[in-house]
Amino acid sequence: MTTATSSDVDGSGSTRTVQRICPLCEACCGLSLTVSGSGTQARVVAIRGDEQDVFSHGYVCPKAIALKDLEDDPDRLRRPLVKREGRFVETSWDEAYAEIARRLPPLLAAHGKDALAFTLGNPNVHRLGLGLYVQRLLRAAGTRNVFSASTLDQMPRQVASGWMYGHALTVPVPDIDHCDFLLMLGANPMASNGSMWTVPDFRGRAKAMRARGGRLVVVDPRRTETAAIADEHHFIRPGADVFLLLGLVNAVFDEGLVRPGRLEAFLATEDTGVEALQRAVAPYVPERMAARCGVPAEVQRALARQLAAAPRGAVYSRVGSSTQRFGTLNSVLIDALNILTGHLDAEGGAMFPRAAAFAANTQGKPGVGRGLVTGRTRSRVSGAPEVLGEYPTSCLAEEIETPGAGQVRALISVASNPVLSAPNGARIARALSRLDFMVSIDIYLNETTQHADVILPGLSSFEEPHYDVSFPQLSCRNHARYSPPVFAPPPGAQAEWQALLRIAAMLRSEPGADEAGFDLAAFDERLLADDLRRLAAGVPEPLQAAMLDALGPVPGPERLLDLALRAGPYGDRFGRQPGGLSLAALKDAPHGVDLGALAPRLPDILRTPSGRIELWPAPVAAELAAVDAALADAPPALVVVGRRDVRSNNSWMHNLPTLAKGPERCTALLNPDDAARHGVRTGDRVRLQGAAGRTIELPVLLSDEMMPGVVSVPHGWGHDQAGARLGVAAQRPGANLNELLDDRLRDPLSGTSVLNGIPVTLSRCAG
Ligand SMILES: Nc1nc2c(c(=O)[nH]1)N[C@H]1C(S)=C(S)[C@@H](COP(=O)(O)OP(=O)(O)OC[C@H]3O[C@@H](n4cnc5c(=O)[nH]c(N)nc54)[C@H](O)[C@@H]3O)O[C@H]1N2
Ligand SMILES: Nc1nc2c(c(=O)[nH]1)N[C@H]1C(S)=C(S)[C@@H](COP(=O)(O)OP(=O)(O)OC[C@H]3O[C@@H](n4cnc5c(=O)[nH]c(N)nc54)[C@H](O)[C@@H]3O)O[C@H]1N2
Ligand code: SF4
Ligand SMILES: [Mo]
Repeated sequence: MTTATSSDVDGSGSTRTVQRICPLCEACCGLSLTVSGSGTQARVVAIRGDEQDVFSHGYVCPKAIALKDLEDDPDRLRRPLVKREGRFVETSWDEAYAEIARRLPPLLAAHGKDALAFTLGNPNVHRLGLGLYVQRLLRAAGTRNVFSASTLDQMPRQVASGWMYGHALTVPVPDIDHCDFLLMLGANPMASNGSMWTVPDFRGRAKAMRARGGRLVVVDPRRTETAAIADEHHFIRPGADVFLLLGLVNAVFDEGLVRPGRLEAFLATEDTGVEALQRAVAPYVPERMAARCGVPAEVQRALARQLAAAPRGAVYSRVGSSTQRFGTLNSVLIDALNILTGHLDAEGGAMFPRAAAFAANTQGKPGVGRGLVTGRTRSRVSGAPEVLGEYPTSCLAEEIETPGAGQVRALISVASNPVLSAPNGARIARALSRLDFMVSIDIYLNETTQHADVILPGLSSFEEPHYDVSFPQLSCRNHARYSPPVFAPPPGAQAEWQALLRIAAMLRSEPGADEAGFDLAAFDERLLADDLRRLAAGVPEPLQAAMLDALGPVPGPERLLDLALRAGPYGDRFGRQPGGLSLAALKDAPHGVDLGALAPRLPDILRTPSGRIELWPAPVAAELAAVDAALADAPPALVVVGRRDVRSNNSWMHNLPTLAKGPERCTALLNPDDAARHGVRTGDRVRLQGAAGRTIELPVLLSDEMMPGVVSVPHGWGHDQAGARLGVAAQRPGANLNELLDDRLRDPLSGTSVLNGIPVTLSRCAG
């Protein structure tokens, strides 16, 4: 174990300071931990922002402090649990693995690979070992039935990127540090700290932008914390972003504002180019869109003009615009606005980061590529197309419930809680309880994992090395940062990568994989050698052997990281690029390595079949018929939208005392006019009724920050389920927003659930 920096705070040698990237959200802030004691006595006594961090410069939010609570949480699992006669008992790792070996491979031998499903949750992108090794397990399993939080979140953005630029993680992000005009839809980075856009200290960066004379405009059915620091805020009818965006693109053409500049050379022509887009959007004049989206035509036209006139500007959208019926179309239209006004890939605009490791758009040959193909297979029951190797999470329950060949009978949940995170979680819970076998790789016994037969808990984040695989690919400035473990893991504990790899070995029928003495290190070494052969195809054999040698003998994710860094765009190329990046170089830079401001990357990042930007992909163009149909829909009287709070994190941090204290956070926000109409007052409990008559009850707060006709409720609550072990969260369980939502509604192009703009009725609870 390497320690980043050690300094005696009190001079007695008993306290040291360690740098660490926060693993909780996409801002990826650099932390500075004060650690006292050593060995098994070592403890984190203080957590602050690392002011010398090259990227986050000391910024942190209140959740970082709660990492201490997480470390100490008595409910956090430290040892495997195995269900025996309906009750969980703590076991050794060997016993837990033996249970999996005894039950899972025979089940799949009898029913086939697709009888196993996976659910993958958000922390997979926040833990190095999970993210890298879950890929190894998925490959070994070979099942089509993979479901993840992506189809409750950003899949539309990824599909748009795949079709337009050739890879799903080639995502443009606002270059906020040089931007003069930022139009933001369906995002609230003041609470979420940013998403698909790693931007620690959004507030500070937005403030600096405005101090330079820049303008921030927010479009949201709620006047959010972000709207509160913006220059302009406009309400929008939930689910109606597509109408606004079509109006904006129409206005850009109509008012002669099209100036792609140097982008012109990279744009596809004919069916997927500028003229095709112009023809397609011609009917959607702002004056026609205004009533449906709630944004007046003159505001739409003014926004189009401001964007076009800004020397450096960008349009950005997130969860609110993504989790809609037209999520993928919305993402394409956002990029179209940036492209038509010349702001894509330009300083201060929407730019493509250049990550030091793992980025597909820094690998292979630029230009013509395979691009993104979806629908290579279809889900068994609903026939939903595969997208990036997944089916929609909203198809999970039916795949378990519906008998027949290919029925899902076993499930591995990896850091995921679909019972609270997905629409109609009660149905998912019922389905999980009918499985023949379920394993959870998770740190809590919660609403989802209570249905498992075996729960395998990994190490605490402080006991593992960290490097963000995804977020440098989405960062507002290029950088590379590595965190060494703070503590050694307790004897006998297993890291998540070990558990995932062990199950992979069982599914591949590796000799001895079902026995206690299995040589995991040798298996890891073999897979690494395979990776290397793929990556270094064409490199002479002895050189490959030398590379493998250079990566060292220690198994686990750090070697994969070293390989990715050294072979990456800033890498030392195993000595051919002296001074280049390697894991060792990052270990020598505890506050990280700054790799500079975002710089233009076109045409290098393109991997589409045409070798150009597909501005108007055919499947998206075909959506306009459905848009026309939706245009005629009468908006419901009351709809529900989601909300995030800075002291919460999806469904799983409500058990931490530091965050749980204070005012009740699972509340419904309602416009006073709607409240008057329903006869409710602040503090009343209300009943919301949604799809299929399902209801939830929660306290209401009146606020004119809500658009009339819209009620806002946070997701991830509802911790009152009997089988969970969440002592603190159960005291104030809140209600589960997802009970109100309709699991049949999704964006067909990406499989993403509609999570916003669902009709509800509201009534005051008696008493
Ligand atoms: N209505 C509505 N629903 C939503 C959303 C919304 O805006 N509105 N947002 C959606 C979004 S964006 C997302 S990403 C999903 C999230 O959906 P999920 O990923 O299912 O939800 P999380 O609450 O992040 O659950 C994480 C799980 O990982 C476990 N966990 C935490 N840390 C670790 C760890 O270090 N290792 C392991 N192995 N497990 C760990 C937790 O105990 C929990 O079981 O929710 C979606 N659901
Ligand atoms: N504190 C905290 N931080 C988090 C999380 C958390 O749960 N808590 N979750 C993390 C995760 S997994 C993610 S994906 C990110 C998400 O990060 P963001 O995308 O910033 O998520 P939200 O804060 O939910 O903001 C979504 C906004 O969309 C608005 N909205 C709802 N419906 C519509 C609509 O139809 N149109 C428009 N234009 N707006 C709409 C909502 O009012 C809300 O303000 O946050 C991450 N960070
Ligand atoms: S914003 Fe908060 S939770 Fe997110 S990375 Fe920074 S400190 Fe951690
Ligand atoms: Mo998310």
